[in-house]
Amino acid sequence: MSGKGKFYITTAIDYPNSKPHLGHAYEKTVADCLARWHRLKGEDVFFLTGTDEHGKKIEDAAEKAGKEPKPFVDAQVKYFKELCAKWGISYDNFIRTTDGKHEMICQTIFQRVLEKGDIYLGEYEGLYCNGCERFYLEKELDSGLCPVHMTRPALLKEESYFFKMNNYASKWLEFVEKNPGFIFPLQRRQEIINRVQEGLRDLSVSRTSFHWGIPLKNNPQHVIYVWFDALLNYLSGIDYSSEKSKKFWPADMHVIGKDILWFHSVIWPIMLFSAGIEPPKKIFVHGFINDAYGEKMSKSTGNVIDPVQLVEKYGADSARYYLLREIPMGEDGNFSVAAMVERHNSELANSLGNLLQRTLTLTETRLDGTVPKAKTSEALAKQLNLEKIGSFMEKLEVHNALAEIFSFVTACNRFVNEKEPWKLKGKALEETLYSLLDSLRIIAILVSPFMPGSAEKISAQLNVPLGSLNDAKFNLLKAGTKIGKKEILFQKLEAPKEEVREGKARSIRVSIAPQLKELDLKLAVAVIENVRVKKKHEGLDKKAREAVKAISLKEIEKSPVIRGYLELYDALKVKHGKHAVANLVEISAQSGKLPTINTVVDSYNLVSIKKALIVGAHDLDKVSGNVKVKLADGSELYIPLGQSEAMEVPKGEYVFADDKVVLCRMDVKQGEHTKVTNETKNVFLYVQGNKYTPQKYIDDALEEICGNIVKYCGGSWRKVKVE
Ligand code: ME8
Repeated sequence: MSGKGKFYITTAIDYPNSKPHLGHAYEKTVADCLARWHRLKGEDVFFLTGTDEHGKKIEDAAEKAGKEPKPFVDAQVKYFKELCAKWGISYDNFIRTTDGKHEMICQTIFQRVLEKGDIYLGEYEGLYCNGCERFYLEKELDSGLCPVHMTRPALLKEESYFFKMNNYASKWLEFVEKNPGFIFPLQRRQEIINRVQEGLRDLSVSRTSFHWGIPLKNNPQHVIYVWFDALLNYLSGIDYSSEKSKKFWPADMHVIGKDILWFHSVIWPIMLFSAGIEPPKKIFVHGFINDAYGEKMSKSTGNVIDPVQLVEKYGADSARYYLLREIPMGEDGNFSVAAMVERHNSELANSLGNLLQRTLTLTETRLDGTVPKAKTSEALAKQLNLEKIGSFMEKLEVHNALAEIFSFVTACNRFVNEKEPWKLKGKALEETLYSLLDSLRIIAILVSPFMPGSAEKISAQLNVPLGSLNDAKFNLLKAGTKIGKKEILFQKLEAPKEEVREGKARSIRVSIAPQLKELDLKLAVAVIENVRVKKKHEGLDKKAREAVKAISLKEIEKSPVIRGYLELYDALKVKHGKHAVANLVEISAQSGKLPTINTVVDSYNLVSIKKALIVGAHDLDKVSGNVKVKLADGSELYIPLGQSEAMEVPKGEYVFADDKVVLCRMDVKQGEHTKVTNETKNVFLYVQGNKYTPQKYIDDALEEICGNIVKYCGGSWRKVKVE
C-alpha cells in the first residue's frame, strides 16, 4: 500500500431468484473497472458485491422450485459467483444477506433506530409488488399495474413497524445541498430532491405475512423489510464496527442501476442518519442494458443473453471492452453480439492485437528477441495523454478514458506504418522497436482495469511485471529483457448472423468523423420499424398544404439554420447552389403544396420546411452494415436518384456512407438504391444540424418527424446514438 488513501466501492446485491443476467454483469464490470483503477493508483481498495437473499420474491421462487428458501439460495448463489469468476470481477468480499454476521448487524441497527424513537408499531394497508418488494400508491401505478413489472400488486393489510423518514427530510436536503456530487450523474439529482421536498411518508419496515427474512429481536413475529435488510449489507460486508469498517466506512461509491436510486439516495442515508452513522459519499447510477432493439431483456420476450455463456464463447475481455467502450456512463445501452464482435475485430484484434504481434515478431526476428538499449521516441510518447485518461476516470467517463487509451494504440500503429521498421537497421531499428515495446508495456497497465486478462497476457509476452500507474512512464523497460512466448492476443471472431425478428429493424451504428464534429456538424438519428408506406394520405396532404402556406421563402433564406449549413460548406470549400431546404420551399410555393412522394417522405418534408432542417431517409434493409459520416476523398461512388450509373462524389463534400457505398451526399442528394419506396419496411432517418442549431432543436425535430411517420405509416421508432 502506498498510503494514498482508501477506496470502498460496492455494487447492488442481486436477487438470486433466477440466474444472473447481462445487466448484473454490466454493473459488476463497471464497479470492477473502477476498483481496479483505484488499485492501480496505489489506493487501498475494498470491493464488495453479493446477493440479496430474503423477502417474498425469493420465498416464492424457492417454493416454485420445490425447495426450502435456504437450500434454494445456496444453489442459486453459485451462478452469481460463477459470473464473477468468468467476468474477472475482483471482489474482496461476496456478501450474502443470509450470513449470520449480516443478520446480527441488521438486528442491532434496527434495534438502535427503534430505541431512538424513529420506528413505531402500526398497521399497514397497501398495494404491494413482490417483484419490486415495495408498496405502491394508487397514483404510482400504470393502469393499476406495477410500472416496472406490469403485474397487479396485491392488497396487503398487516401489522407493521414504521420508520419515520420525514424526521430526517430537512437533514437530507441539507446534506445533498452540501454534497452536490452525492447523486451522479447530476441530471438524476433534481428529480429526487423534488420528491423529498414534497415530504416523506413513513416507511413500513417489517412484515408478518411471510417468514423468509431476519426476525426482529424484540418481536420475532416480524421479519425485517427486505430493503432495510439489504442496504445494511454495505456495513456488514466490511464487518461493521471492526477495525476494517472504521478504515473503509463511509463507502466512497455505491454503483447501482437507475431503478433502485430512491432506496440508495434517500432511504439509505436516512437510515444511517437515524443510526448515527455517516452516509456514503456517492451513489453512481448506471443505465440499463437493453437488447439490440433497445428493448428490455426479459424471459417473456425471449431476448435474454446469458452472460456466462456469452464470455465462454467470446471471451470476458471482449464483452467487458464492448460494454465499457460502447455505453456512455449513466446512459442506457443496447447490446448485440454482432456489434460486440465488430468492435472486437476492428479495435481489439486489428488494432491492439496486431500492434503486439507486429512488434514482437520484429523484435524476435530482427533483435533476437531482446529489448535493445534505446529510448522511446519523444514524438510517440507525446501522443499518450495520461492526464486526460486520469481525468476521464475521475469524472467517471469510463468510455472516454478507454477511447483515449485506444487513440494511443492507434498512434503506435501509425508510428509502425510511418517508420516501416522492417526496412530499418541499427540504431533506427532499435529506437523504433524499443519505443513500441515500451509503449505496449504502458498500454498493458492502462488497459488492465478494463481488460485484466489481456493486460496480463501483454505483460507476459513482454516478460515484464504488469506494474501500477507509477510505472506508466516511458523508458522504464529494461534493455536486455528477453521477450516471452508469443501468443495471439485476440483471435478474429466470426460475426453471428444478424437476427432480425419479425417486424423488427436491425440495430445500426452511426458515427461522425472527428473533422466534421469539429465543424459542428450534428445529427439526430432514428430507426422507424414496421412502417406501411402508402402513396398518399389525405390528412397528411392537408397538413402539408397548411405548412407550405405558413412558410415564406424569404424567411427560410434568412434563417440562421440555413446559414449554418452554408457556412459549413464554405468551411469545407465545396461548391453549393441554392440550399436544399430553400429549394424545397420554392418548389412547394409554386404549386401550393409539397411534392407528393410517399407518406414517409411527405411526413418528414413537412418538418424539414417548417424548421429549415435537412432530413435524410433510407430504406434500412438496403443499407449494408453501419453508417459513417465522413469527408469524401473524391473516389467515392454513388448512384443519383432515378439513375443506374454510378458517379463520383466531388472531393471535400461530406457523405453518408454504409460499409459499401455512399447513401447520400451532404445536402441530401439521395442515392437511388436506398431510397424509401412503397416496399420499405424499416427506415433509417437523420436530421442534420450545424453550429446554429442546439442539439435539442434537432432532437425535437426528430421526435416530431418520427411522430408524423408513425401517425401516418404505423410502426414504431427508436432513437439511435451517434458516436
Ligand atoms: O434490485 N441493465 O436486485 P436486482 C443494467 N436486490 N443493470 C440492471 C439491469 C439491466 N438490464 N437490470 C437490473 C435489486 N440491473 C436489489 C438490490 S442493493 C442493497 C439491493 C441492476 O437483482 C439493478 O439496477 O433486481 C441493480 O442495481 C442490480 O442490477 C441488481 O438488481
